[in-house]
Amino acid sequence: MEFTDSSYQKEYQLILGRDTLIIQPQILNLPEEARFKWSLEKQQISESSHLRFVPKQAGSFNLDLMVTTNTDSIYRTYKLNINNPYDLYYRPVQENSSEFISKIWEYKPAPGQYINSTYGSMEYAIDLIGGKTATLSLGGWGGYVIFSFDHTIKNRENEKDFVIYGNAMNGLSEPGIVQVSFDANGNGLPDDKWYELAGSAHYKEESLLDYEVTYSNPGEYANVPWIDTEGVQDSIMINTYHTQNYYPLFIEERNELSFQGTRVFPKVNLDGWATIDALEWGYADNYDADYATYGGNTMDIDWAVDEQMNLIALPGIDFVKVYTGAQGKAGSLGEISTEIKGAADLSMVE
Ligand SMILES: [Ca+2]
Ligand SMILES: [Ca+2]
Ligand SMILES: [Ca+2]
Ligand SMILES: [Ca+2]
Repeated sequence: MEFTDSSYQKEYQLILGRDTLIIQPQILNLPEEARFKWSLEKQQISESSHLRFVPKQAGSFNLDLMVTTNTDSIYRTYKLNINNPYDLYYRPVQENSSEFISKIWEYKPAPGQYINSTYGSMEYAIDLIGGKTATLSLGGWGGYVIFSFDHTIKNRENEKDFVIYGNAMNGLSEPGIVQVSFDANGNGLPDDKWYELAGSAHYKEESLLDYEVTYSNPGEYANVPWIDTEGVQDSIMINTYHTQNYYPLFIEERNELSFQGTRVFPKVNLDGWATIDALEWGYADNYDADYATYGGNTMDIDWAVDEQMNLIALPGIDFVKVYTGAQGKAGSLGEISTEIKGAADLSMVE
């Protein structure tokens, strides 16, 4: 019994939370009864002939492989350098850093009365950069915008970390759900894992955590039909104030558009002037108890959860996604659609 290749890769550079190590040693004259033992710092981690290892902590570790039969044994050692992506890719605040949004990555609204018109085009999305006085509508449920800052937003201990400015008022809340992501592969692009900030309504029974809606382009100024994963069929209704096609015409999907995410249910009151009550905390464009203080909603990165609603500790984030979290008709107000006016790093605002 011997290793097929006399030389082999002895050292591996891995990134925690991103990389899985796979080693498949080739062995000549391998007897059936051969036993494999992989050890990390002398602790056995696998008995498989092919190692598949997900790093759990950063640091430098010795990995050993011992293959034994009743009469023979062969042995190899490896060095694993497991890097914390935050040590490699965290972008601290610099002297010339801006507190505001520095880049818009994507704007994909759901249909709505402002879409393809004032507050609902790529031009208005770009206007969010560098301030808090623009207005961008995200359309009906699921429509979103993705943006970033010129530095990593730090998760400050026991403090809120960033603010999203909206146009909410007392009785006019249109909650937007926020997701965050760290540039864990260091390529500068928002292609890393997203975590949702679970606000108060995420813990309510009526909320739908694994929800999807598909909208169809009516091809003209007409109600925009949608169907959801609950089997409900309804429409984004046109009104007489906005007479363009409400389906976004500047995106790739020409005929049909689907969104996935969480749906929350703010209370809509249709007696007299339509009003929409605020959710308690954790949403954009939502007139919660702190809204008036900042003219927006303050967010804590500590609210981040994974798909199973487990809280995830993130030291900081690079990318933010905001999507309309509710779906509904609010009388003369039209569809519920989240608006945002900008965002800022709270550590630079206070
Ligand atoms: Ca925090
Ligand atoms: Ca990335
Ligand atoms: Ca709106
Ligand atoms: Ca609004």
